[in-house]
Amino acid sequence: MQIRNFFTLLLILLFCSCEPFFPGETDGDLLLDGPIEDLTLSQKATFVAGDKNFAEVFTKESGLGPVFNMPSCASCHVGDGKGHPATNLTRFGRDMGGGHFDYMESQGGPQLQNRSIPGYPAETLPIGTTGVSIRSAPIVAGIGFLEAVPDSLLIALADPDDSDADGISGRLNYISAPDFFIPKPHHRSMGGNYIGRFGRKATTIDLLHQTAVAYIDDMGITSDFFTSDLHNPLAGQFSGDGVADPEVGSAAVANVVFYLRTLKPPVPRNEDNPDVQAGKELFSEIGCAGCHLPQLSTGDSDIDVLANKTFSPYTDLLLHDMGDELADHYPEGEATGREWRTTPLWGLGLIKDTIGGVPYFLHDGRTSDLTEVIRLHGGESAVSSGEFMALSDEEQSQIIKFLESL
Ligand code: HEC
Ligand code: HEC
Ligand SMILES: [Ca+2]
Ligand SMILES: [Ca+2]
Ligand SMILES: [Ca+2]
Repeated sequence: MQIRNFFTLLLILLFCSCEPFFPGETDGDLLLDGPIEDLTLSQKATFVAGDKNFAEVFTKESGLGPVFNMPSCASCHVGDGKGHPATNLTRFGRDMGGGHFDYMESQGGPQLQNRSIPGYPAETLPIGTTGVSIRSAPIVAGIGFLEAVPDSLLIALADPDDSDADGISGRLNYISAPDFFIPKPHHRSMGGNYIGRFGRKATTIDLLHQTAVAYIDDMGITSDFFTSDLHNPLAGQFSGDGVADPEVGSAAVANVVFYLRTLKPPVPRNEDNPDVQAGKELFSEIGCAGCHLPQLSTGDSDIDVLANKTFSPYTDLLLHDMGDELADHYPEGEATGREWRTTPLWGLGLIKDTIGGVPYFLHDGRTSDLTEVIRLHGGESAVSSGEFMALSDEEQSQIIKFLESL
């Protein structure tokens, strides 16, 4: 895409993010991008600063690229909801057999930076890839609560060998920590690796890790955490993008992390509607809640309002084999090419409002149809998917209404 076209797209997306739920509707509950209530004044100020940093559109002059995917966090995580397929990013690699996967780093892997600053070539998919994974940006609202869930709870929830024989296992992705990672008291390590919980295959350990990776991999912005610029290795000798590194300061990165941590969880709606209530019960009865856990709890936190809270994200943060139709044949860490981390369902009914009225579901945003999403659930979720399909039309629509109330 021409640099000009995508800035136009960006403007459209930003415009859409301002559009209210219903014409005239201004209820803050319908927006995803507000702060948790009861922040202190200084916390609110940091939230506002982080909001600005999250929305900052980088340019060639401020260090964008030379190769990148999009120029701001908010251009993919529009209104803190889900991404539009136009901003999807691609990872690629090659299965070498014998359990070895080549991330093709000498050819620009693992991530395809498909845009570039003027005068420099963007990356293209090399030949010989066997695993190509298309990723749409997940919702980030409420994500500070997910970060504050203690590792011990995730370890307790994991059931890698399905010892309770309900057909659902749930695994952890132990990740080698970046050198800047500072473990919190709740973090548990195994063989020096820590539990991943962010990203669609749970590959980053905390929100700083995720944010630092996003700056460099998604925008080509160097920081104190990743100090070397990206480049397109197939474009020959690279002598820098002309902007001194680091291109973003540590204060901005810290503000963004604080902003993410203090985004309020999406507020459910229509909870008293009888169909929504019936749908909620059916959701548990047919086993959806086996992975999309209705409740999780946080442990200690240096942010008071996050500490020891129960909340309703509808995820277990674990990896599950989701079957052939959802497989991307792209392993990451211990996650296989068939595994995905359970997507939180909170905000499901609100995300369409941030991207122009149509939501896009699943890791690659391939469908806007919730019934299709459930039909595509295979592997460990095949049983509950089958049970959904066997329900009456009325019961199915009750589950959909429940999902849309989240
Ligand atoms: C090109 C689009 C794009 C840009 C730009 C981008 N992201 Fe993301 N973001 C994604 C995608 C796609 C994922 C899922 C990544 C994966 O599966 O590993 C993601 C994941 C995340 C997550 C974890 C969500 C979860 O549920 O696990 C957070 C937090 C996040 N991004 C924050 C940021 C921040 C902060 C920035 C800017 C510094 C940023 N992103 C820039 C597309 C983007
Ligand atoms: C074995 C665990 C498991 C079970 C059981 C399960 N899901 Fe999922 N669900 C997932 C995972 C993992 C994903 C992400 C799949 C992907 O993106 O490819 C997902 C994705 C979704 C999404 C898409 C969310 C989004 O924003 O993209 C919806 C909606 C959903 N599930 C609803 C349900 C319903 C309804 C049921 C019961 C019929 C159910 N799930 C049963 C694990 C499960
Ligand atoms: Ca740069
Ligand atoms: Ca690349
Ligand atoms: Ca630079």
